[in-house]
Amino acid sequence: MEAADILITAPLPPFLYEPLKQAYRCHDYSQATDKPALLRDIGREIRGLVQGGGTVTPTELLDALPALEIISVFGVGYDGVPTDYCKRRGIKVTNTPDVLTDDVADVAVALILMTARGFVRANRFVHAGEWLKRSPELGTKLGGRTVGILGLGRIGKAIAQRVQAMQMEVVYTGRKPQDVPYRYVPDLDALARAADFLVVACPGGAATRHLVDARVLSALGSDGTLINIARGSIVDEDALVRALQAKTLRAAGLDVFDNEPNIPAALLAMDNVVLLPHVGSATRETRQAMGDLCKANLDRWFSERSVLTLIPELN
Ligand code: 8YV
Repeated sequence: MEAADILITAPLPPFLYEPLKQAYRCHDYSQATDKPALLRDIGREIRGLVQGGGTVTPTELLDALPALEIISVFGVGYDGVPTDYCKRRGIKVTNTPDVLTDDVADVAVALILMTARGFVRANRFVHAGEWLKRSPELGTKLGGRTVGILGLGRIGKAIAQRVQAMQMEVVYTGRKPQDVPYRYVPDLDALARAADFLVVACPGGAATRHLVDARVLSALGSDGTLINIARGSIVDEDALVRALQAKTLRAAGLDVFDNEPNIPAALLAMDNVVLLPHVGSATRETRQAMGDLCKANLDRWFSERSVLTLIPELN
């Protein structure tokens, strides 16, 4: 069977890109200097598209790919994929859930620990030789504090298990209560009021854009900490900066941002904010597993017309 033409719209790690190139005719849209020319030359031949979790795929691009059969996302989040459009055209959309759940949950816990116990400052303190001169500052005890989880999906549940083992209370909100041993609250304001740490773990996209706004941050309050390991778009970043500046919010631990890799200068300057470069799934083991699953979805489609992980909207 002739190898299918695949459009690559995000930079991919070699352990995914190389096997893809061996199996398919890959066309690197993300690196192309003349993108319209690439689409004119090859657009009509493209049958598969590979993108990252945060990659935005405009419908205009998909219009230029009339033979497209499948979008395989290298990531769990598919908020950049126009799913209604794909449904209409019968384009399959697959992602890489499960394999990254533990790593992303670990990062949420790390951000809780770093913001509450001041480990980033403590590390700087030792490196700078300050310990020789004075005692380190005291942090905040985590046991007995409440973690509010926005979005109790696979990742949210893995976070809940971890913080429960740290003797923290878990409350959550979402579309409906689930059969879980955690307290459900019906809305985000109530969740923020109940929580010491509000952990954002829901999908990104239009439905959740700026869900965490000035009002929610004010409900979280001056003893509260915001943790975001999901998508930057869910938090109103300007409101977050204002709340931190006014000290109506205690701290923030962020792995994701609205306009990555650009981070507001005000956040970079703050000592009570821990910033990570979107490393939730960034371990060798997990990225390899994501890459394998991303390619396996394409392979399965082009050999058997089925996929391993179809997103819920298209099920
Ligand atoms: C990855 C992510 O950084 O899975 C996601 O949705 O955002 C991350 O795990 C990204 O997908 C890599 O392209």
